[in-house]
Amino acid sequence: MPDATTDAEPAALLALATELAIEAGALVAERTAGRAATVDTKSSATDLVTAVDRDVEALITARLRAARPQDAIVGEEGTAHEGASGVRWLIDPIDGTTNFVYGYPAYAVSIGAERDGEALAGVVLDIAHTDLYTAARGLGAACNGLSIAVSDREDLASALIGTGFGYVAEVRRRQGAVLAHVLPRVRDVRRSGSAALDLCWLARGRVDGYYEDGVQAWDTAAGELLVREAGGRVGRLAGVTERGYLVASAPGIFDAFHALITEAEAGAGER
Ligand code: LIP
Repeated sequence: MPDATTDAEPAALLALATELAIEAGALVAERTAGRAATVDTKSSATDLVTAVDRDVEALITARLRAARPQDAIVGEEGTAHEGASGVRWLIDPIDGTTNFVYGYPAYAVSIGAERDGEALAGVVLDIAHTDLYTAARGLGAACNGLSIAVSDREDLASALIGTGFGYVAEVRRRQGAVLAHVLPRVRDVRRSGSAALDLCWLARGRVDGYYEDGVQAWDTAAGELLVREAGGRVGRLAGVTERGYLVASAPGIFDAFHALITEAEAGAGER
């Protein structure tokens, strides 16, 4: 009988992550009406955080500590627990906080689990649409229990691309220059405001590719596994910035897409 507090089977981690995401999603939904009353800022005056973000992270963390006391936990709102099991949880209590504050329907709870750096399970709950995205290593990706797959796009010029922007002005200036290079070379560009959902929507074929400079592990841990398990490819732009720089897409356009973002960055001038 495996020990439920240390079992690192992807399916067991996924079951726990799913349970936690549903409980967290219910708390977000319950607190939605009062969300604007408790808004604070983080990395810049436009980077928002609410009491709901903090309370949801505290809820998920408390549940994880009770269920699996030996695991490490890292959360967007400051949670940082060391662990001895090799399993680490990456939590974004509300990815898309600006959307949440405005009532723009693209915000999600994101919970990923990895062991020794290898992604094992990921859950993203799209709260406004009540879509539950799940993936476990080697077991595929699903939305509401139904298997999902990335698109079969093979031509970058006809690809729909998602991206996102940071909250710091000088980073955004550069992101604007990169976007100006990309936009005339693809079908069109979308910006949802939630990296976790961008990756889920890539995993189910709603966009063909996604890139972003400046994502954090808690934004994308679950979504990256979803893309991989849905048949997509995920890479990084190496040596361009110390910030996380994600490039992910359907397999048929990945090499050309990665090359385009590399070229766009090279043309965006000195960092
Ligand atoms: C946000 C992302 C968004 C990205 C922002 C930010 P938050 O997360 O999901 O897509 O462009 O840089 O990281 O702050 O709403 O959890």
